[in-house]
Amino acid sequence: MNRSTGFGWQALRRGQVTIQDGFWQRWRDLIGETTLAHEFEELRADGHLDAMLLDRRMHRGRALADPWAEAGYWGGSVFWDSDLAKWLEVASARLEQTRDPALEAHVDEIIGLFEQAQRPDGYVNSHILTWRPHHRFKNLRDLHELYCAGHLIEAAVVHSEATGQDRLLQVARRFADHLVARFGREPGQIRGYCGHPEVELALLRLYDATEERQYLDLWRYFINERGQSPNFFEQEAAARLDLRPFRQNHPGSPYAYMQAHEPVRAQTKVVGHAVRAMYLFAAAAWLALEDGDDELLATCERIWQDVTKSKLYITGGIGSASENEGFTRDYDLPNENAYAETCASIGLFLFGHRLLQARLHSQYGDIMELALYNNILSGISLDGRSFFYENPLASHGSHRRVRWPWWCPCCPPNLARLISSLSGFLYSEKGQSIAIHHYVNSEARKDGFTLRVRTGLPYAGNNTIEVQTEAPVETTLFFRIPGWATQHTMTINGAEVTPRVEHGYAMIQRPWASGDRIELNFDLPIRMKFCRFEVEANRGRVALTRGPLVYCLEQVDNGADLDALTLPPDADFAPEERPDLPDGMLGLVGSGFREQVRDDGLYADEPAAAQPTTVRALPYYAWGNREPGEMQVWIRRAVR
Ligand code: FUB
Ligand code: ZN
Repeated sequence: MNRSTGFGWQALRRGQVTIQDGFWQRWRDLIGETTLAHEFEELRADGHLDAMLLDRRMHRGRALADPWAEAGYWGGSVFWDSDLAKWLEVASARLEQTRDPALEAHVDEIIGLFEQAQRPDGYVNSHILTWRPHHRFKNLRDLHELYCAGHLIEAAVVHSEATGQDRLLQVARRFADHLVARFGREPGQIRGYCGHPEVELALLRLYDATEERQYLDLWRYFINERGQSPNFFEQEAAARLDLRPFRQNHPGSPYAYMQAHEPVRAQTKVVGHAVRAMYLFAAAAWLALEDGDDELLATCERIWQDVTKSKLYITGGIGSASENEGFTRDYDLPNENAYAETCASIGLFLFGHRLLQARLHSQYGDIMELALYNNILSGISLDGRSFFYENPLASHGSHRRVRWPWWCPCCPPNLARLISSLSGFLYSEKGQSIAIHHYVNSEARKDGFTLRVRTGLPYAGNNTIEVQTEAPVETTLFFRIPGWATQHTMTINGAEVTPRVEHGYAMIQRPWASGDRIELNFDLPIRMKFCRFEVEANRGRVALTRGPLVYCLEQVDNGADLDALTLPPDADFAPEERPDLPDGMLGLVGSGFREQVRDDGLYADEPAAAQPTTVRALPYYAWGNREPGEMQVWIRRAVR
């Protein structure tokens, strides 16, 4: 359904947009050809598929990697079902692109497992049904039942859109209908919500796909009920006689961890677990758009500003602390200890995308792009088979990619899910207008009007946009001018134009005919970035960026002791081809200094001597793919 929402723009959907080749199609192919198969084998080896048999003997988890195994108890995590569902979502998107009978067989196998596990009333959750069958919805705070339901629903919507089959959708709808019956403010219903927001995002997708208002109503209820007084999680814990302390150290309220310390609309600062916060506010922003709800939209905008002005890494990572996998105080952005979970940046990307539909402003696209090309893409190795869960901005060599993050593999299939569905995030429409947010080799179609985009990004700033239309049509095209582009030029059919730029979008209104061709070129200078003094870890340091990419130094290119390297303010860097790395990757090469190791003691009266040296940087997303060693994004600034 392409419903025009209360106000704002509507994203062009996956069916309207095809990614065709280039940088992102290469990643999509790698994920489709390699990562999916790898993830399937790891999920199977971990016990995720066996877990769906609801048999305690089969529910064991991978030996040795399982912290609970010794206790003879639960073999995996409470959210394992969600990992299977995310995998199904990626596999479905792949099947939309290409027929693959082996993949289809795996998809059908997992759908069959969900069908078998589902109870007649629609409920399905392998953890609860195996280990706590009488405790459904008794611990929404911790047990992720609605989170798992959400991922199942999202997978089902994509599966049905991508394959035209409704087998998984039927499972998901039965479960969603069960939730509609069980949750709400009517007598006999549970007046609660999930500790980990996600189902809200799923319900809006289900509503979008089916136009059934009950899903919209439940989504609205979950947003509005969250954080109301008395606190649901407190009451729920008391009802199950659970007196164990819960997150008592969390500033303000234990429930800030899951953004349930006060009603959503009253929240002014982003707090707690970063993935939860981003999923919640992405869903809230979508609801605000659906309902034309200015108050809720203002809340979301406040939260966005809070995240992006004082809690965002230069790489688009968020949630700096491992203790709560989330936010702490403003400007608390350590580099080596950065948590910056891949999923949290995916949430930020989703949140930005929703706000972008409410208000066409390049700040949202800029940050989506920053997160995508850096903190998100760093989550997967260049061969598609190993992953980062945390994305620090410095390492002394101990942070390594893993083939599979054992009991909590949330990030790998989440990242694959986003990249395989990227087509749905590139364009929006409003009336006759179309906005291009992200330049990706793709074709976008709307009512007989087609835009074909070709781009050199992320390594070159040239973009060509060709129009095909059944009949000449007067329409306005909006082009995002990225914040990193110091200059841009545009021609239409060879003639230079200087369009008005408003809120970071260049606008051209005119009658368009087939064959019209727009050339839009962005300058891609190498930039040296400085940080506010409040961020302790970055004092006296600079970072290198070019276009949407943040760069980093690796020991394998620069030798050990990266902290001995310093860059003068006028350091001259140039792009450098890296044929040793895939993707047509461009590194940077320039000159800096290397401080000499001193032999006159720990402290001295003179600064250490330094020698000129060559410094090589490569895109942050590509680090950790060669010999293990040191890495740093923030490089020391030379003092003289
Ligand atoms: O709790 C489910 C997922 O696991 C979260 O989103 C991640 O932060 C990880 O803890
Ligand atoms: Zn994750």
